[in-house]
Amino acid sequence: MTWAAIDPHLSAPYLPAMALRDILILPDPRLRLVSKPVGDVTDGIRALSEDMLETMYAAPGIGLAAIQIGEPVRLVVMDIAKKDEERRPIVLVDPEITWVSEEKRVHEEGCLSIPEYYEEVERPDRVRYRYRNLAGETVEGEAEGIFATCLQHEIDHLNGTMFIDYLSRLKRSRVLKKFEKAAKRDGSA
Ligand code: K1U
Ligand code: ZN
Repeated sequence: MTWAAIDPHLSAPYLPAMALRDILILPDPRLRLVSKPVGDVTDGIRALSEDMLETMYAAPGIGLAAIQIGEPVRLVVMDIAKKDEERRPIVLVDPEITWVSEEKRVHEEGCLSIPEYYEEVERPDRVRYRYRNLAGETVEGEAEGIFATCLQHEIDHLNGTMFIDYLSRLKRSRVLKKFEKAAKRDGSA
C-alpha cells in the first residue's frame, strides 16, 4: 500500500522516509528463527529493503539479513563495493545457494549482530546462487571471494545460523558469555 493509494492528495513531504532500524544483538533469540519466504514483492518489502540498506550503510557493513532488524522474512541486502568505489547495493529476495565448490576458503568474518568480534571461518570458495530482485525477476550467478563468503553468511542468518556456530566450542562459549553478560548489564536480557 502506498500513501497515494490511501489518499491521492498526499504528496512528497508526507511520504514515509527510509528509516534507520535497530540491529538485534547476540544473544537475542530472534536471531535463531528460520525466516519465512517473501513470495510476492510488495511495497512493504520494497520499504523494508530500503530500511535495511540504510541500516547496513550506517553500521557500516557489507550485508544485512532482515531478521537482524527483527523481520523474519527471507530478504537480504549486500554491497561489497570498497570505500572509494561507488555504491553497488543488491537486494536479494528469497536467495538460495544452488551449488557449492569442493574447494574451501578461509575468510575473517564479522557480524553486525556480534559487534567488534572477528574470527576466521572456512566455507566453500565458490557458490552458485539464485534470488529474485525487487522487479520480481530471477537472477542466477556464480560468486567467489568476499561475495561468496558474505552471501553464505547472510543466507545462514535466514536459517537462524550465525558464524560463531562454525567456531570451536571454547571460542563460541567465550563470545556467548561475553554478550550475555553485556545484555544483562544493559538490561536487554
Ligand atoms: O550479516 C552481517 O552481520 C553483516 C556482516 C557481513 C559479513 C562480513 C564479513 C564476512 C562475512 C559477512 C558485516 O558487514 S560485518 C562488518 C564488515 O565486515 C565491514 C564493515 C565495513 C567495511 C567493510 C567490512
Ligand atoms: Zn551477520
